[in-house]
Amino acid sequence: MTDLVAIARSLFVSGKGLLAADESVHTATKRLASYGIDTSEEMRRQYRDLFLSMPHVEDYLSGVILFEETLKQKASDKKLFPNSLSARGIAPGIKVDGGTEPFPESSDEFITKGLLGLSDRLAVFKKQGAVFTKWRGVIKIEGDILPSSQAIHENMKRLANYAKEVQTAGMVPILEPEVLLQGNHSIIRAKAVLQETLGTLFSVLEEYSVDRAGVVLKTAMALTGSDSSKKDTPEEVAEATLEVLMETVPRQIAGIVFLSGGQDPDEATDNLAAITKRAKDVSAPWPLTFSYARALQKEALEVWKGKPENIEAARAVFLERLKKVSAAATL
Ligand code: 5MM
Repeated sequence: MTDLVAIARSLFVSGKGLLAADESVHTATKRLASYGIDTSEEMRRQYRDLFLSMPHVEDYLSGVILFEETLKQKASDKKLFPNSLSARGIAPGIKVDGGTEPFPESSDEFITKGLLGLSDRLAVFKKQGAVFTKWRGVIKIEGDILPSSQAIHENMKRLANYAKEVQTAGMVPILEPEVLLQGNHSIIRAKAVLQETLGTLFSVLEEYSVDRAGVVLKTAMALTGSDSSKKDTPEEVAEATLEVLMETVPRQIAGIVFLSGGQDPDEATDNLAAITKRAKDVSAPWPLTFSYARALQKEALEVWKGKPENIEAARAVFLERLKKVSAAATL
């Protein structure tokens, strides 16, 4: 087994998953402001520290996806965050995409940027202790019109380029083609779009000779759009999601992690539990776990409010959610 494959597989330890703590400065600012928290660099450090320095977090997390600013900041133990995480057996990863830009061929769609200068940035991130990376492409559903096949294809091509560069640099790529939850589409439409997206991704990866055994897929679940009044049952979500994954994802990949995508924490937990069960029923060939940002952080941020006196209570809430999500990912 190559080192890369071993690192990729090490993210899948029973009962553990990933915390996505890789909000860009722009997203972190919006997130903190929405809870009335000051948006300075120091408050972003405290925001990361709230989660990453919580006692016992290593019992539930195999890895954390960080944003580049956090690589240079220190945790409460006075170690740089990547070193602090590694010392506790948690693999530090880094988001390397540069966010989205409008797609010139289809004015309502977006394409992810960040390939320019990527290999130089990867060398720096590796020195700073990151062992895996993540790149997110966004796919928007709008009726039967969007996404366009061109936007899907361009986003998947960039993901494949990214994956190739990252493997060449000796790090593990997490590929996140996020089919957005926003919209009033049906679960059937979400399923079809997920199918086209993942089908395109894995055929483009083959064209670029990406080593499939050394990649991790980060995907959305197949869900009815968040603007619709219809609510899917966890069993419907699990059935639709697994059907797509079984048809499109090669058995060789290291594993699949799920994003929460704006689902509320209970929904994201219950849907994951149903997916875990369904995966067993259909003998899915890959390990599965979580890589949540909002669904893990939301309740703790509501309690924390940026105040030192609330840290303990906020961490208690975070630990509770982490335990539930970890149980949902466990057979
Ligand atoms: C979809 O977002 C990813 C997973 O988070 P959720 O579980 O909340 O859906 C997340 O890793 C995302 O890629 C980062 O938060 C970075 O987002 P921005 O918008 O700052 O690039």
